[in-house]
Amino acid sequence: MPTYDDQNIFAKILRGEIPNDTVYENDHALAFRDIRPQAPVHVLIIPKGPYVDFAHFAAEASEAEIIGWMRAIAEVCKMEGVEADGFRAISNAGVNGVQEVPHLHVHILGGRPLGRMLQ
Ligand code: D5M
Repeated sequence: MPTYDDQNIFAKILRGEIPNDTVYENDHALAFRDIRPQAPVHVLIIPKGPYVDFAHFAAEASEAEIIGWMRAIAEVCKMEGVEADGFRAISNAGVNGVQEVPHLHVHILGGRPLGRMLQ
C-alpha cells in the first residue's frame, strides 16, 4: 500500500491549517468547493482518514468510513441540485491519472452539459 504524506494540502485542510469552502461534513467525510472550478458545481469529497487513493481506501478503511464517504457523495449531489439533471464523478489516481493531491478525493461536476468523455 502507498505511504500517506500527511503534508498534502487536503490533510492540512482536515487539520484546519488552511481554509476551505465546506459544503457538507459527516463523521467520516468532508466536502468542499474546488479552488479551480471546472463547472458551476465542482465539489471535492474526501474521507477524513489518511488514504491516498481508491485501492488504499478499499483495502484499509472501515465499513463505516466507506459508507460515510459514499453517503457524503450522494448528499452533496442532492444538496447542490445536480441529482436531477446529472453530474460526473471523477477520481484521479496516480501518475497516469494525473492525481495532483495524494489524498483520496472524488470530484463532483455538474450544473452544465459536460460533454462525452469516453468514446
Ligand atoms: O486535483 C486536485 C484538485 O484539488 C484540483 O482540481 C484543485 C483542487 N485543489 C487544490 N488545492 C485546493 C484547495 N486548497 N482547496 C480546494 N481545492 C483545491 P487532482 O488532479 O484530482 O488531484
